[in-house]
Amino acid sequence: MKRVLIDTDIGSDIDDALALLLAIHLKDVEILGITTVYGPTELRAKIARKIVAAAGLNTPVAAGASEPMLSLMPVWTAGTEGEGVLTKDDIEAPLDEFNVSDDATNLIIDQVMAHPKEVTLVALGALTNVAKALQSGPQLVGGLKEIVFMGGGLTYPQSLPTALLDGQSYRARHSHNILCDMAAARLVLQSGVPMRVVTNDATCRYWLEGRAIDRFRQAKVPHVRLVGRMLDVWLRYRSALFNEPIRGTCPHDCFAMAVAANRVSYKSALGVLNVEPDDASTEFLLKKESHLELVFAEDGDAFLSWLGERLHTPD
Ligand SMILES: [Ca+2]
Repeated sequence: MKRVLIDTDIGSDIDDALALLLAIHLKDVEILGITTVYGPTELRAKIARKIVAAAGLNTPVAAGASEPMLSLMPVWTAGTEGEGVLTKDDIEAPLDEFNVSDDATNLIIDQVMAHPKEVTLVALGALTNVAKALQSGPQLVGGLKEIVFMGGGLTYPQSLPTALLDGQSYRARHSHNILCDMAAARLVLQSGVPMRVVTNDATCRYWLEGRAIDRFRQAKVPHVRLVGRMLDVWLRYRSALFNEPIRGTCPHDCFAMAVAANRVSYKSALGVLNVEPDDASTEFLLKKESHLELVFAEDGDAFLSWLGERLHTPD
């Protein structure tokens, strides 16, 4: 059994909700807890709670940090967070009525130290909660099995070589989750915790559309229906933003979850990922001995069809 904690900015881009759905459907994954980060974290925690409850799970959920430690941009939200999943009463209800705590740091520390060296922390948003947990609980450095982080890039949006070349470094423009809190990113990347960093280079090639999307509209299972309603809200938001019909979405966080669950083959390289202080862009330096593994491509092409099925049916 793979024990995971999920730290997420669920409720904005739909990929977090899809990644949660995927984790719920993987029979060898046990979700020990969910913490929410960045902006409206209480709303995000209620969304997560409602999805796991609809799936019949009593997963602990805690709201975490709303404000980043340091970012070069104001907190971004879609403005549609909660639509399709939370009622007006849900939004107004106190957290304890929702069985949600407001202490993400302690949820992370308690669950990791209850299962030393067994827990994979899957970080799908800015790293503020993870950084704060590492500051409050330095024992996490030895206690965590690993962190799988969706963030960073190599040469995105240019094309990559199929294998990274020895002795080279690769620069990339910023990635969203690093830009959202560059200080937290730096702290976590330098913490020494074993990490797999899933880059935009690996995920931007995927586009979930067609049958995998359409099936949500016929879904009978309560938690799948809930995520399907959120998906429709996201597609309407994107269609209005770009003033054209948007019928699909990039499943970034789902790929990170598949990596965390060891359910996808990938190409990767060991090294150091630096965050530039002036613009939050990244530089990756290849290094043969490192605690950090950068995932830059799928090794094969099975992920998207596997994901399309797993979002709808447990394995
Ligand atoms: Ca996310």
